[in-house]
Amino acid sequence: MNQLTEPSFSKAEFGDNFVWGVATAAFQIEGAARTDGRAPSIWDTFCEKEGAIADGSDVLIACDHYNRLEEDLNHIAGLGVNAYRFSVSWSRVQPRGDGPWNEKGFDFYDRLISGLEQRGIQAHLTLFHWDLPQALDDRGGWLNDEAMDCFVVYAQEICRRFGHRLASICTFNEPWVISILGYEQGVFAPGIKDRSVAMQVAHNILVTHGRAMRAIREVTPDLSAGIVLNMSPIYPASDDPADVEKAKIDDGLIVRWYMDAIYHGRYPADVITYLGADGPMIKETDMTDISEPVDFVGVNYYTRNFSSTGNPWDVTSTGNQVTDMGWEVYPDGLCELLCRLNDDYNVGKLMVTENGAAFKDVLEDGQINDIERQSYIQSHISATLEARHRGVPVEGYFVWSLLDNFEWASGYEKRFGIIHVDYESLERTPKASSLWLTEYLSGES
Ligand code: IFM
Repeated sequence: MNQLTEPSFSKAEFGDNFVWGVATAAFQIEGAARTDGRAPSIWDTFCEKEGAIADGSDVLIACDHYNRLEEDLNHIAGLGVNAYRFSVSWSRVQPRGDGPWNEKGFDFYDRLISGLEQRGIQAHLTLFHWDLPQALDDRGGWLNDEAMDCFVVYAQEICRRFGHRLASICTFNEPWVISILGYEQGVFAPGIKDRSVAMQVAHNILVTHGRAMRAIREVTPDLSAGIVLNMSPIYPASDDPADVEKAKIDDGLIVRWYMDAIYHGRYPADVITYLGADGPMIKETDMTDISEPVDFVGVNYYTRNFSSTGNPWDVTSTGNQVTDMGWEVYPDGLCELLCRLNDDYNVGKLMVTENGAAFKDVLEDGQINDIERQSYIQSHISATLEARHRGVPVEGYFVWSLLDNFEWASGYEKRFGIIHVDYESLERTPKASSLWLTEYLSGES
């Protein structure tokens, strides 16, 4: 991989049709957790578990986006972006995950989409950003065929109501995180620690994704539909053959597991061998379901990873900057990943659906000079442009995130927003990174 020697991020070079957006997720910003008929999700339950969330917080209020919708829409418009990526809280629109719909929940998303339309901003909707209705999990969650069927019904209902007003729809956000962090490592909801369960969940989610794709097409054949994956280039921490082998398997688990299944209709043989008895049970039609063609793959990129069979990789050893999440800043990895996906899978269309960084912000005289976040975003826009120059069909870039928000098991301690949120007053303050983005998108930067 060549280094990006002359970083350039000229907006004009992206062309007029490029999608520029900011992204959020329902659970992380909406709050109003018990308002207007919303029922708990597995993440509401997880927040109640002693020690699960670093600062012991919950999302009863979060950023109060539910009640501050107009203000937040004005912030989005003020940035000059042409797109907004958000997710629907399933238990807000269908409290039990099956059965009756909650009209008040749908009203909220109707107002959100109308607000975007009035401001000339595309709506990119994610159906599932981790908040499975608790009632479905009580009946076995992703291990139960029932939840899989319910998701397909939910996907169709969203399309029936909103499909014609959307620029794109995504089935699942980051199935690797859902399955591995939630069911193998147990650090995310629902907090299970069992690799065989995790791999069955990973499989069932992909099957559900494929079936939902088909259902979406039935209702809204013209709507651009796909899936969003978190991916990173993985390198061996040393030349030791054991590290080299581990890096290959880790790559298999995070990239090839999903991409091979979706694009080639099979799981990588080396990973299946590695998993042995922990591998999923695969029914006859599953791989056909999973490989239902997608219109795009969304790439959520934050950093690269190193695999080691010995001591964990020391993230400071490269001398590169490290974010408040402990993630190395490595923009070249984004270009490398996008090129690799294009080479190996001949993807029709890619979008960078999340990219951004948590840093400790200092509010001084009412201003946040988050120069590190700004340069992180600039360098990754530059990497995206480089991928386009190399012929990769990457057609969108979304900053994660519009607002500081609930960063899952880290609670409110990590700030990813380009707009600061004071969690006491709920006041929003645009950070320097957002002011730069506005200038950049206006073409004056
Ligand atoms: O905040 C998360 C988001 O919900 C999913 N992708 C990664 C982000 C940062 O950790």
